[in-house]
Amino acid sequence: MPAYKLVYFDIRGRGEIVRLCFLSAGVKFEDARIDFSEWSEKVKEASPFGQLPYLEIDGKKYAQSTAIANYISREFGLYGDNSLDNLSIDGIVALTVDYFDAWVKSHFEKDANKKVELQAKLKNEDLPKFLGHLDKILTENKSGFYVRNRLTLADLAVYHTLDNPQRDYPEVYAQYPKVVEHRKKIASLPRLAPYLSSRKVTEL
Ligand SMILES: N[C@@H](CCC(=O)N[C@@H](CS)C(=O)NCC(=O)O)C(=O)O
Repeated sequence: MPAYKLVYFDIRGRGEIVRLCFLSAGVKFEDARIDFSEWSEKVKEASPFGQLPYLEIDGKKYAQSTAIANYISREFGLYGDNSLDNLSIDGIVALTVDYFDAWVKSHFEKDANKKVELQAKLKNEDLPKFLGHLDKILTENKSGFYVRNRLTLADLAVYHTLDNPQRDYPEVYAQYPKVVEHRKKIASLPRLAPYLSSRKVTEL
């Protein structure tokens, strides 16, 4: 087994999906967390694309959170059974990234008026649309998972991406009971439950 070292900030952000993949697969990895005060030009230059997260595999560095999560999923059984399953999984992951990007945009907006506008759009348009798509997939797939009848990267990506909305907009979230049930199921998986219930609480 190669030596895996994930380097990311001490937040969930774009690194958490990688952590959840490793944990779900039961694969040992070093969870290296960099404090924001340590993020310097030197550290930036040492990361493949000047950003975090990156994954070191036996000392070689690889960047981009979704590429890393895809790699771990392919290696350790969190992808689908065929290319069409994988297309469905990739589509759901891309949907989660679209929502996360909108969340980040509104969260870091400097202009106060614009921020109010973006947050209203997030709550009233982006989130209901996102949750509506998820509800439809769960209704059609019937297995209680997003793809096939077992845990895949799609389930982990959705679980992780809804962490912020379920905290920020619980009244919207609660309107999609199938999505809520699915997240409860993921949170109770034996390989994830101890980590999820004890991890540090962070804003993002
Ligand atoms: N598409 C990249 C985005 C990576 C990214 O935006 N990283 C941020 C933290 S979440 C970062 O490193 N920011 C510091 C910087 O860009 O200097 C991924 O998913 O890995």
